[in-house]
Amino acid sequence: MDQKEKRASKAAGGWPALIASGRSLLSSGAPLSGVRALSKANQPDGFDCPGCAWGDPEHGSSFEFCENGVKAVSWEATERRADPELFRKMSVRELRKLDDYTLENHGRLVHPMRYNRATDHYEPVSWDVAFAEIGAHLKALSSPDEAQFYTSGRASNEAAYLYQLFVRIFGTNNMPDCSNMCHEASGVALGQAIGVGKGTVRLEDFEEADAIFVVGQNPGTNHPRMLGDLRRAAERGARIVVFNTLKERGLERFADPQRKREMIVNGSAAIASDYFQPRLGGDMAVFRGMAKAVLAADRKARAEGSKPLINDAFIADHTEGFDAYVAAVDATTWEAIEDQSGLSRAEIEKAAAIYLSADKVICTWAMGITQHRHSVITIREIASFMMLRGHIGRKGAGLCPVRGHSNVQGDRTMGINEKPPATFLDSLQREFGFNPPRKHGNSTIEAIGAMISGRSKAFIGLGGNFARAVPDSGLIEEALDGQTLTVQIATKLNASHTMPGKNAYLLPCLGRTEIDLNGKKEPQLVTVEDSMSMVHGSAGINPPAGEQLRSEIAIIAGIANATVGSAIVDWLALAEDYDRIRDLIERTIPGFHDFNNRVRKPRGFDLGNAAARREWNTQNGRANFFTGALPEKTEYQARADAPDRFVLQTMRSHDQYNTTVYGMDDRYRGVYGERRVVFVHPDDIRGLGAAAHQRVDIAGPDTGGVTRVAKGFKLIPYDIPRGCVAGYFPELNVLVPLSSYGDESGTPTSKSIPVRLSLSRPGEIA
Ligand SMILES: Nc1nc2c(c(=O)[nH]1)N[C@H]1C(S)=C(S)[C@@H](COP(=O)(O)OP(=O)(O)OC[C@H]3O[C@@H](n4cnc5c(=O)[nH]c(N)nc54)[C@H](O)[C@@H]3O)O[C@H]1N2
Ligand SMILES: Nc1nc2c(c(=O)[nH]1)N[C@H]1C(S)=C(S)[C@@H](COP(=O)(O)OP(=O)(O)OC[C@H]3O[C@@H](n4cnc5c(=O)[nH]c(N)nc54)[C@H](O)[C@@H]3O)O[C@H]1N2
Ligand SMILES: [Mo]
Repeated sequence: MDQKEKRASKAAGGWPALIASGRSLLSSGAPLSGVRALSKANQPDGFDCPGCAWGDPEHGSSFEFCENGVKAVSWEATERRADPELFRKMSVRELRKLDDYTLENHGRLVHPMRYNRATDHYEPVSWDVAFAEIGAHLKALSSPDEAQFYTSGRASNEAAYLYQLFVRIFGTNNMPDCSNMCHEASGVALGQAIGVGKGTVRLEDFEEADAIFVVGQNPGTNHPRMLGDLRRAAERGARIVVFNTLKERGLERFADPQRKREMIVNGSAAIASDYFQPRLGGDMAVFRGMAKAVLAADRKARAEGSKPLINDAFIADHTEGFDAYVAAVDATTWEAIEDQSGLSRAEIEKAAAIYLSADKVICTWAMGITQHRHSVITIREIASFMMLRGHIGRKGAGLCPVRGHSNVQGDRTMGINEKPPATFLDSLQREFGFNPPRKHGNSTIEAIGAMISGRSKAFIGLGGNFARAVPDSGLIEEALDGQTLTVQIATKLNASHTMPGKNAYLLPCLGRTEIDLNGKKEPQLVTVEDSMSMVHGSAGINPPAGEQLRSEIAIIAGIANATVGSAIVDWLALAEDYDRIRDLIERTIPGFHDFNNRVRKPRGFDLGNAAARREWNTQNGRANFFTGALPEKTEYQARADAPDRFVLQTMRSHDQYNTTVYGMDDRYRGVYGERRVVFVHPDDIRGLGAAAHQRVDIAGPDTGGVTRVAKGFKLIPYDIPRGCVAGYFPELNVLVPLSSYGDESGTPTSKSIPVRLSLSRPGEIA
């Protein structure tokens, strides 16, 4: 990196972002189609950007620029191919030795492949043979519950709908998905609190909010387009209040590539007006503390005869549990709050004062909140705090869990859910006349348990990288190896594909950016739903990466047809014309009336959110305050008081998409050419008797007879609370115990793992 670049990288976005994008396009090997593709990202006649689930503006400029969207698009548009020749040259054992970056860098999968155990090679197979054999293996299981049908969050609504319909006709609800590891806690908590497991805001609300609380989220890297909305809000004078354990550059300052002047002077505007750094897992205490301050201010105002500060009318008309909530808040001492959060009373009161000064408040959050043991009650606490002043169901205000994968929210709407609501199953029963299984299926963690214990015999993955994304990733190889059948539907080669079952198939599919002709003249359209419940169309514009590629829909239809036949559903007819699938969605899922017509409108349509209309679909028909206590101890508080004991969070670098590693840099955090790093407070580094950039081994919890250790990670001094450390997923997934997951959510506690650091022995460094 030259000096100019280095200077510029002080602000997120700006020139370095553009330079990185250009580089990323060039190294993808497809500059032209990549550039052409970009001009169509998130446009009415283009495709939905596979980067993230942030909403699209009503009046989009030529295209909304986003560095990481560029990476996601060019990643798919590469000219490299993981073709049959690669599999002929390399055995699966050899492929398994390659790291995530190298595996995916082989490029796009282009031919259906079948694993040959005798030779340990994948060999080409025809689609028809693959479907017939997969169908035969599935039918041979002694129970449909012996199969796990995993979904990652890129599948379109149409693919997801067809997939769940097939799986339920086959006879199981074993539909673990990436959501189980992601925003599950948001769904559970919001369901209890407001009756719908989704956010209540729309993009337009960001134009009106007076204060936006951004909690446990790193939008500069993971939702870059959100930064633009935050920035516009900051410019209007809205307060952007950040709660993040790490000092994230992207949230501090931001230079917008759309604005020439700012780029010329390399300047940048401050985004966050206030930045607070709670300890890992300390956010519930923060929100309780803010509630304490708000209630105190309200009491004072009333005593002085001034206007009350909390919204009595909202609380009376819409909520339940207010008195018990107040009692719980009163019973929580400032001492407990300060100890758990790591913030001082003065800091929390300052944040509460901003909340009180704002007429309209939005609160957003992501994985820093959802991947802890007590995530569900933390989100309940956030909702309760927002209810105090009636910030739900009002313009410019609301709750906004910012989703991860571009269609993870839509997949749930379509029924990818191991615990489907009875009303959803009733609706399938009415339409298709079969008896859907009622017993709840396996979540991701339960599916792994079933695979390890031998209760599971088959694994089907619709996208994703199961083996690397899950906790205790070291144990998964054996679990997959023990399956009679593994099927992976994917765009690129990844570690999960190098862990085949006894019979294994690797099926290549079209990506979002590619034209889906399906043998027809007219390209097919699919649909997705963003974090704001907007449903819109997506049609690829690049030619497919290979002649053999099929759409996810065609692949699911082929497997379904070979497994359950066409007596109930004519799968192949549905795969011929996706409008027919949308007709079925319209007839079985609320909110999709006139689907085929409305989705062809430029911005699609708003699925609506009952809570945003102040209709509470909870059991008691009210919005519910959370009335419980703070967790007795967070992992931070529970750790032994010794200089080598820490709590670790695993997060994303700027150069990755989940398990996909685009490159070795994490520019905003100042890390280059390396991913085996651990971010630690400088005083803690000294406490270890170490110096910056020395290597340490990270030992995780030794539970269940498993020794968990990750060796040779470079110490990076960082602005992070003492006792808390951070490193990258998926390299550190070997440290996350399968047995450690969120209460009520089952989400692995990827953001609070108790660890011990010790200096690496020089000879042992890889
Ligand atoms: N470019 C890119 N975009 C992506 C992804 C990607 O990998 N790359 N992944 C997509 C997916 S699936 C998802 S789910 C989202 C993820 O989006 P994020 O949730 O932003 O992802 P993480 O990198 O896990 O970042 C967690 C953030 O929370 C902070 N944090 C961690 N623990 C705590 C805590 O206890 N309290 C507080 N207050 N803060 C905490 C961390 O410091 C970090 O800034 O992004 C999506 N978009
Ligand atoms: N320790 C730790 N673990 C985590 C997390 C964490 O923060 N820390 N985050 C968790 C979260 S939030 C999530 S969402 C999960 C992610 O878990 P997954 O969704 O399973 O993983 P991804 O890395 O997103 O999947 C990447 C693979 O998807 C395939 N792919 C890409 N595009 C397509 C497509 O269009 N169609 C198909 N069929 N395949 C495609 C490619 O083969 C690629 O290799 O990981 C979770 N695991
Ligand atoms: Mo996610």
